[in-house]
Amino acid sequence: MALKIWLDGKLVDEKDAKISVFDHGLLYGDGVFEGIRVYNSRVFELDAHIRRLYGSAKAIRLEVPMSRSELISAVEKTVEANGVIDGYIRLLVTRGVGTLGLNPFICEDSRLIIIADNIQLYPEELYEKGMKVISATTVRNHPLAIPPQVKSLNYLNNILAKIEALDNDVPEAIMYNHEGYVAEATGDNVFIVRDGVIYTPPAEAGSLEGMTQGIVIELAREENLEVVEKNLTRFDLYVCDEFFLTGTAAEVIGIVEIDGRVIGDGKPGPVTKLLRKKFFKYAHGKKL
Ligand code: PXG
Repeated sequence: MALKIWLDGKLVDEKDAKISVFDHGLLYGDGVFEGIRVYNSRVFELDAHIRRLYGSAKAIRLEVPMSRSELISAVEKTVEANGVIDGYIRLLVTRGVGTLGLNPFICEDSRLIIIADNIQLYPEELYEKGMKVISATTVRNHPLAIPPQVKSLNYLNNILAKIEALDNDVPEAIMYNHEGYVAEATGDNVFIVRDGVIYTPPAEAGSLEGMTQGIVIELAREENLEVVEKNLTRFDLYVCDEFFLTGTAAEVIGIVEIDGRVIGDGKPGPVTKLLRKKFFKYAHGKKL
Protein backbone atom coordinates (compact mmCIF):
# COMPACT_ATOMS: atom_id res chain seq x y z
CA MET A 1 0.00 0.00 0.00
CA ALA A 2 1.29 3.43 -0.94
CA LEU A 3 2.30 5.51 2.04
CA LYS A 4 1.25 9.00 3.00
CA ILE A 5 4.32 11.11 3.62
CA TRP A 6 4.39 14.30 5.66
CA LEU A 7 6.18 16.92 3.59
CA ASP A 8 6.41 20.58 4.55
CA GLY A 9 3.20 20.85 6.47
CA LYS A 10 0.92 18.37 4.78
CA LEU A 11 0.38 14.70 4.00
CA VAL A 12 1.02 13.78 0.38
CA ASP A 13 1.02 10.54 -1.58
CA GLU A 14 4.33 8.71 -1.64
CA LYS A 15 4.68 9.33 -5.37
CA ASP A 16 4.36 13.08 -4.82
CA ALA A 17 6.84 13.23 -1.95
CA LYS A 18 9.77 14.70 -3.86
CA ILE A 19 12.85 16.69 -2.97
CA SER A 20 14.95 18.89 -5.24
CA VAL A 21 18.34 17.69 -6.48
CA PHE A 22 19.64 21.05 -5.17
CA ASP A 23 18.63 20.22 -1.60
CA HIS A 24 21.73 20.44 0.57
CA GLY A 25 20.55 17.34 2.40
CA LEU A 26 21.34 15.45 -0.80
CA LEU A 27 24.29 17.53 -2.02
CA TYR A 28 26.16 17.58 1.30
CA GLY A 29 24.35 15.38 3.83
CA ASP A 30 23.41 18.71 5.40
CA GLY A 31 20.51 17.90 7.69
CA VAL A 32 19.45 15.86 10.69
CA PHE A 33 17.14 12.95 11.39
CA GLU A 34 15.55 10.69 13.96
CA GLY A 35 14.49 7.04 13.85
CA ILE A 36 11.58 6.33 16.18
CA ARG A 37 9.55 3.21 16.97
CA VAL A 38 5.82 2.83 17.22
CA TYR A 39 4.65 0.15 19.68
CA ASN A 40 0.93 -0.59 20.12
CA SER A 41 0.03 2.58 18.13
CA ARG A 42 2.03 4.65 20.62
CA VAL A 43 5.03 6.64 19.41
CA PHE A 44 7.83 5.49 21.69
CA GLU A 45 9.72 8.21 23.62
CA LEU A 46 8.51 10.87 21.20
CA ASP A 47 9.35 13.83 23.43
CA ALA A 48 12.92 12.61 23.90
CA HIS A 49 13.40 12.06 20.15
CA ILE A 50 12.03 15.53 19.38
CA ARG A 51 14.38 16.99 21.96
CA ARG A 52 17.36 15.21 20.37
CA LEU A 53 16.29 16.37 16.90
CA TYR A 54 16.13 20.01 17.99
CA GLY A 55 19.53 19.62 19.67
CA SER A 56 21.06 18.14 16.50
CA ALA A 57 19.53 20.96 14.42
CA LYS A 58 20.70 23.69 16.77
CA ALA A 59 24.25 22.35 16.74
CA ILE A 60 24.41 22.67 12.94
CA ARG A 61 22.57 26.04 12.78
CA LEU A 62 19.55 24.48 11.10
CA GLU A 63 16.09 25.73 11.84
CA VAL A 64 13.35 23.14 12.32
CA PRO A 65 10.44 24.75 10.46
CA MET A 66 7.89 23.91 13.16
CA SER A 67 7.43 24.26 16.88
CA ARG A 68 7.94 21.18 19.03
CA SER A 69 4.23 20.79 19.71
CA GLU A 70 3.38 21.15 16.00
CA LEU A 71 6.00 18.54 15.20
CA ILE A 72 4.63 16.11 17.78
CA SER A 73 1.17 16.52 16.30
CA ALA A 74 2.52 16.07 12.73
CA VAL A 75 4.22 12.81 13.74
CA GLU A 76 1.03 11.52 15.34
CA LYS A 77 -1.06 12.47 12.28
CA THR A 78 1.38 10.68 9.96
CA VAL A 79 1.27 7.53 12.08
CA GLU A 80 -2.52 7.60 12.08
CA ALA A 81 -2.83 8.30 8.33
CA ASN A 82 -0.72 5.22 7.61
CA GLY A 83 -2.46 2.98 10.12
CA VAL A 84 0.84 2.11 11.78
CA ILE A 85 0.45 -0.04 14.90
CA ASP A 86 3.95 -1.44 15.28
CA GLY A 87 6.35 0.38 13.04
CA TYR A 88 9.07 2.83 12.45
CA ILE A 89 9.15 6.57 11.87
CA ARG A 90 11.86 8.43 10.02
CA LEU A 91 11.84 12.14 10.74
CA LEU A 92 14.18 14.30 8.65
CA VAL A 93 15.01 17.97 8.39
CA THR A 94 17.10 18.97 5.39
CA ARG A 95 18.79 22.33 4.85
CA GLY A 96 16.62 22.89 1.78
CA VAL A 97 17.30 24.07 -1.75
CA GLY A 98 20.58 25.88 -2.25
CA THR A 99 23.17 26.22 -4.98
CA LEU A 100 26.20 24.17 -5.92
CA GLY A 101 28.22 25.64 -3.10
CA LEU A 102 28.56 24.95 0.59
CA ASN A 103 26.97 28.15 1.93
CA PRO A 104 24.02 26.88 4.00
CA PHE A 105 22.64 30.37 4.62
CA ILE A 106 21.49 30.91 1.06
CA CYS A 107 19.40 27.77 1.19
CA GLU A 108 15.71 28.38 0.97
CA ASP A 109 13.46 27.01 3.68
CA SER A 110 14.56 23.85 5.46
CA ARG A 111 12.34 20.90 4.64
CA LEU A 112 10.64 18.57 7.04
CA ILE A 113 9.78 15.01 6.08
CA ILE A 114 8.05 12.33 8.15
CA ILE A 115 7.83 8.74 6.94
CA ALA A 116 5.83 6.20 8.98
CA ASP A 117 6.34 2.67 7.77
CA ASN A 118 6.73 -0.87 8.97
CA ILE A 119 10.05 -2.02 10.29
CA GLN A 120 12.12 -4.91 9.05
CA LEU A 121 13.07 -6.73 12.23
CA TYR A 122 16.08 -8.97 12.62
CA PRO A 123 14.86 -12.58 12.58
CA GLU A 124 13.78 -13.73 16.06
CA GLU A 125 16.36 -16.48 15.81
CA LEU A 126 19.17 -13.91 15.91
CA TYR A 127 17.93 -12.68 19.30
CA GLU A 128 17.89 -16.20 20.69
CA LYS A 129 21.21 -17.32 19.28
CA GLY A 130 22.97 -13.97 19.46
CA MET A 131 24.84 -12.13 16.74
CA LYS A 132 28.44 -12.21 15.52
CA VAL A 133 30.32 -8.98 14.86
CA ILE A 134 33.74 -7.83 13.73
CA SER A 135 35.91 -4.88 14.66
CA ALA A 136 35.85 -2.33 11.84
CA THR A 137 39.15 -0.91 10.62
CA THR A 138 37.31 2.29 9.63
CA VAL A 139 38.03 4.72 12.48
CA ARG A 140 35.00 6.50 13.93
CA ASN A 141 34.76 10.21 13.02
CA HIS A 142 36.78 12.26 15.49
CA PRO A 143 34.21 13.36 18.11
CA LEU A 144 35.62 16.90 18.12
CA ALA A 145 35.23 17.14 14.33
CA ILE A 146 31.73 15.75 13.92
CA PRO A 147 29.93 15.70 17.29
CA PRO A 148 28.55 12.16 17.59
CA GLN A 149 25.52 13.53 19.43
CA VAL A 150 24.36 15.15 16.17
CA LYS A 151 22.30 12.61 14.27
CA SER A 152 23.19 14.06 10.90
CA LEU A 153 22.24 12.90 7.42
CA ASN A 154 25.88 12.07 6.75
CA TYR A 155 26.34 8.41 7.68
CA LEU A 156 29.26 7.65 5.39
CA ASN A 157 31.55 6.80 8.32
CA ASN A 158 29.02 4.26 9.57
CA ILE A 159 28.32 2.92 6.08
CA LEU A 160 32.02 2.22 5.51
CA ALA A 161 32.06 0.15 8.69
CA LYS A 162 28.82 -1.61 7.69
CA ILE A 163 30.44 -2.59 4.38
CA GLU A 164 33.28 -4.21 6.32
CA ALA A 165 30.75 -6.19 8.38
CA LEU A 166 28.83 -7.39 5.34
CA ASP A 167 32.05 -8.29 3.49
CA ASN A 168 32.83 -10.52 6.48
CA ASP A 169 29.35 -12.10 6.46
CA VAL A 170 28.26 -10.60 9.78
CA PRO A 171 25.44 -8.07 10.26
CA GLU A 172 27.32 -5.50 12.37
CA ALA A 173 30.71 -3.96 13.00
CA ILE A 174 32.12 -2.33 16.12
CA MET A 175 33.72 1.06 15.49
CA TYR A 176 36.69 2.39 17.47
CA ASN A 177 37.72 6.03 17.77
CA HIS A 178 41.02 7.66 16.82
CA GLU A 179 42.48 6.64 20.20
CA GLY A 180 41.43 3.04 19.78
CA TYR A 181 38.58 3.12 22.29
CA VAL A 182 35.21 1.56 21.50
CA ALA A 183 32.76 4.11 20.07
CA GLU A 184 29.64 2.22 18.96
CA ALA A 185 28.27 -0.13 16.31
CA THR A 186 27.12 1.35 12.98
CA GLY A 187 23.63 2.13 14.32
CA ASP A 188 23.66 0.83 17.88
CA ASN A 189 25.32 1.49 21.23
CA VAL A 190 27.68 -1.00 22.87
CA PHE A 191 27.36 -2.58 26.32
CA ILE A 192 29.44 -5.24 28.03
CA VAL A 193 29.13 -7.04 31.36
CA ARG A 194 32.15 -8.15 33.37
CA ASP A 195 32.07 -9.55 36.90
CA GLY A 196 28.48 -8.40 37.28
CA VAL A 197 29.15 -4.75 36.32
CA ILE A 198 27.71 -3.24 33.12
CA TYR A 199 29.91 -0.90 31.06
CA THR A 200 29.05 1.36 28.12
CA PRO A 201 31.22 3.98 26.39
CA PRO A 202 30.53 7.70 26.98
CA ALA A 203 29.37 9.94 24.10
CA GLU A 204 32.82 11.59 24.05
CA ALA A 205 34.24 8.29 22.81
CA GLY A 206 32.28 8.88 19.61
CA SER A 207 28.80 7.51 20.17
CA LEU A 208 25.32 8.87 19.73
CA GLU A 209 23.51 9.37 23.03
CA GLY A 210 21.13 6.52 22.29
CA MET A 211 17.54 6.61 23.52
CA THR A 212 17.60 2.84 23.96
CA GLN A 213 20.97 3.08 25.73
CA GLY A 214 19.52 5.59 28.22
CA ILE A 215 16.46 3.46 28.91
CA VAL A 216 18.52 0.28 29.31
CA ILE A 217 20.81 2.03 31.81
CA GLU A 218 17.75 3.04 33.86
CA LEU A 219 16.22 -0.44 33.66
CA ALA A 220 19.51 -2.00 34.80
CA ARG A 221 19.82 0.38 37.73
CA GLU A 222 16.27 -0.49 38.75
CA GLU A 223 17.50 -4.06 39.08
CA ASN A 224 20.30 -2.74 41.31
CA LEU A 225 22.86 -3.58 38.65
CA GLU A 226 25.86 -1.28 38.55
CA VAL A 227 26.27 0.63 35.27
CA VAL A 228 29.51 2.49 34.55
CA GLU A 229 30.15 4.76 31.57
CA LYS A 230 33.79 4.42 30.65
CA ASN A 231 36.19 4.02 27.77
CA LEU A 232 36.47 0.43 26.61
CA THR A 233 39.21 -1.23 24.59
CA ARG A 234 39.09 -4.07 22.10
CA PHE A 235 40.55 -6.24 24.89
CA ASP A 236 37.57 -5.42 27.14
CA LEU A 237 35.22 -6.68 24.42
CA TYR A 238 37.28 -9.85 23.89
CA VAL A 239 37.26 -10.89 27.54
CA CYS A 240 33.85 -9.74 28.76
CA ASP A 241 31.22 -12.15 30.14
CA GLU A 242 28.37 -10.62 28.12
CA PHE A 243 28.13 -8.23 25.21
CA PHE A 244 25.02 -6.60 23.77
CA LEU A 245 23.95 -3.75 21.50
CA THR A 246 21.04 -1.36 21.93
CA GLY A 247 19.22 0.75 19.36
CA THR A 248 15.80 1.77 18.14
CA ALA A 249 15.88 -0.79 15.35
CA ALA A 250 17.75 -3.61 17.15
CA GLU A 251 16.26 -3.00 20.65
CA VAL A 252 18.54 -5.18 22.85
CA ILE A 253 20.52 -7.87 21.03
CA GLY A 254 23.19 -10.19 22.41
CA ILE A 255 26.61 -10.47 20.75
CA VAL A 256 28.19 -13.90 21.00
CA GLU A 257 31.35 -13.55 18.94
CA ILE A 258 33.73 -10.76 17.96
CA ASP A 259 36.74 -11.21 15.65
CA GLY A 260 36.55 -14.97 16.22
CA ARG A 261 36.54 -14.68 20.05
CA VAL A 262 33.52 -16.37 21.61
CA ILE A 263 31.81 -14.32 24.32
CA GLY A 264 30.88 -16.19 27.52
CA ASP A 265 29.44 -19.57 26.64
CA GLY A 266 28.51 -18.48 23.12
CA LYS A 267 24.89 -17.63 23.95
CA PRO A 268 23.29 -14.36 25.07
CA GLY A 269 23.92 -14.11 28.82
CA PRO A 270 21.50 -13.64 31.74
CA VAL A 271 21.90 -9.86 32.07
CA THR A 272 21.34 -9.41 28.33
CA LYS A 273 18.22 -11.58 28.47
CA LEU A 274 16.86 -9.81 31.54
CA LEU A 275 17.35 -6.36 30.02
CA ARG A 276 15.87 -7.42 26.70
CA LYS A 277 12.77 -8.69 28.53
CA LYS A 278 12.47 -5.55 30.65
CA PHE A 279 12.93 -3.34 27.59
CA PHE A 280 10.17 -5.22 25.74
CA LYS A 281 7.78 -4.71 28.65
CA TYR A 282 8.70 -1.05 28.99
CA ALA A 283 8.31 -0.42 25.25
CA HIS A 284 4.90 -2.07 25.23
CA GLY A 285 3.76 0.14 28.07
CA LYS A 286 3.58 -2.56 30.72
CA LYS A 287 4.59 -2.04 34.30
CA LEU A 288 8.21 -2.82 34.98
N1 PXG B 1 24.40 5.02 17.24
C1 PXG B 1 24.08 5.41 16.00
C2 PXG B 1 25.16 5.89 15.09
C3 PXG B 1 22.75 5.38 15.58
O1 PXG B 1 22.43 5.78 14.35
C4 PXG B 1 22.14 4.48 17.75
C5 PXG B 1 23.47 4.57 18.11
C6 PXG B 1 21.13 4.01 18.76
O2 PXG B 1 20.35 5.12 19.21
P1 PXG B 1 18.81 4.99 19.59
O3 PXG B 1 18.42 6.36 19.98
O4 PXG B 1 18.09 4.50 18.38
O5 PXG B 1 18.74 4.03 20.72
C7 PXG B 1 21.75 4.90 16.46
C8 PXG B 1 20.33 4.84 16.02
C9 PXG B 1 18.25 2.48 10.76
C10 PXG B 1 18.13 3.00 12.14
O6 PXG B 1 17.26 2.59 10.04
C11 PXG B 1 19.25 3.46 12.81
C12 PXG B 1 19.11 3.96 14.09
C13 PXG B 1 17.90 4.01 14.69
C14 PXG B 1 16.79 3.57 14.01
C15 PXG B 1 16.90 3.05 12.71
O7 PXG B 1 19.29 1.97 10.40
N2 PXG B 1 20.23 4.38 14.70
